[in-house]
Amino acid sequence: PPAADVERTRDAVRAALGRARDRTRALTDCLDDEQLTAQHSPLMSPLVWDLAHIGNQEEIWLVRAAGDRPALRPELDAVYDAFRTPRADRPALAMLSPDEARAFVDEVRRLSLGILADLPLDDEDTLTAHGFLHAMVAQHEQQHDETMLATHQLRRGEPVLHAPPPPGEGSDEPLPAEVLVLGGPFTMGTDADPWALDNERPAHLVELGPYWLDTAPVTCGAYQEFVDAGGYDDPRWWQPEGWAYVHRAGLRGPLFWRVEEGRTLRRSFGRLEPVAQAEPVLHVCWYEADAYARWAGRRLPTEAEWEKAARHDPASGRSRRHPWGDEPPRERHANLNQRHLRPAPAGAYPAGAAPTGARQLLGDVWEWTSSDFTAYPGFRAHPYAEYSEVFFPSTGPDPGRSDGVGRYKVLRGGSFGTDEVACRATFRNWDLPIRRQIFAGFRTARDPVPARDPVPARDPR
Ligand code: AVJ
Ligand code: FE
Repeated sequence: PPAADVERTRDAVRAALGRARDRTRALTDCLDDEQLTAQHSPLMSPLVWDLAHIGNQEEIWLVRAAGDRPALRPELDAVYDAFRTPRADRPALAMLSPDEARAFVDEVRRLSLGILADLPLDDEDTLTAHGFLHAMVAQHEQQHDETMLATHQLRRGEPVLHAPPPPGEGSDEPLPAEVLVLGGPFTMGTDADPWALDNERPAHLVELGPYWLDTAPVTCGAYQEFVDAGGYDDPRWWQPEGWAYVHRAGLRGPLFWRVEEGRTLRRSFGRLEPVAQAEPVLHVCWYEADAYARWAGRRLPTEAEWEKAARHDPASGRSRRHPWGDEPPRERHANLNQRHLRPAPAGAYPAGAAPTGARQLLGDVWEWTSSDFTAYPGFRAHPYAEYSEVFFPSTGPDPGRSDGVGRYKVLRGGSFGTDEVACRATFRNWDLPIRRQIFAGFRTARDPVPARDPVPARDPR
């Protein structure tokens, strides 16, 4: 690649690493040592574990692998190995103190920026082998920052995070409730995106029939109707494991909702407020999303349906990087980067709409899909099997293990707490179908009804 491109790549990666570190600092410097070492939920690590784990992974992949330098703190590998110790057991680990963790991540960063400055990124091989590691590490830190943001949401006590509210609804005219995606093939996944992680690869053609998709994510108001209609008491809407789980756990609505004197309130980063009816519903598990869809006479979209709606440009037949095109996310496109601490109302961000008119596919809330997290045909683990491969059903842990009810389900699109480096229309997230602490909502889909929806069965091109 030309020298100017090489320097642009280097600058982009350096900026991404810097932005991730600013955010990590902001999420940890706002709490005292007691709060940083406490476990706010058995679902989460102490925040100081995430902090030093970020540094340990950066040391492994940038200092040792990309830089080929000797290990700085090899004795920390065991403490910060996510697979060795489940989150619930991490408080018992001999962790670095907050100040030791800060000094460690600073030292690693000093080394990794030096390595980045010297990387010969001018041939394709170095670029893909080593430049990729820096891009991966920046995404890794941002993913943990979003996890730390979820820990902040679970934490009790006075609010410490603040942000302005997101923009309102995009227009005065009501949007159509759903959009039609015509049948036909589209390119799913990518070979070319330098930021794409192993599970987004390779690009492959997928043929889909036509389907209708919600224009925007399902709102709190719509979800409240499901709750009020006795949705949690009617087994007809639930998968059998979901019904069993909801009853065992005593769920009556989304996590962080509570009913007080007939009013439904929600806790949001330490503030109690009325549930915002127009906002996408947040903190529901896959079983709740699936049950709502069945109650509404609909279904969750498959992962392929979500991605086609978010990328396929019927005019050119190409798959784009983002719903609005290949341009990077700007403030007008999507609610990302923790600029706000909540989703924007359904229908916001008209500039970020996909060709079909679907809105808010990126940002606001992660969207549950009906699909299990599996490998694309031709998948190759890169650079390590523990990023994706161990979570696939054929290679992963027994789907029936201790906490696990079912396999990992795919979420798409990113939330208000996702950074743009870890968000694109090919990006795949996954979690167990019982998880609700992540910033997850959903939208629904349906098949066309031949008599009522006289639509062309295929994309006419
Ligand atoms: C992609 C969000 C499911 O947090 O388990 C962080 C990201 N992988 N460190 C996770 C990840 C290793 C991963 N998710
Ligand atoms: Fe990690």
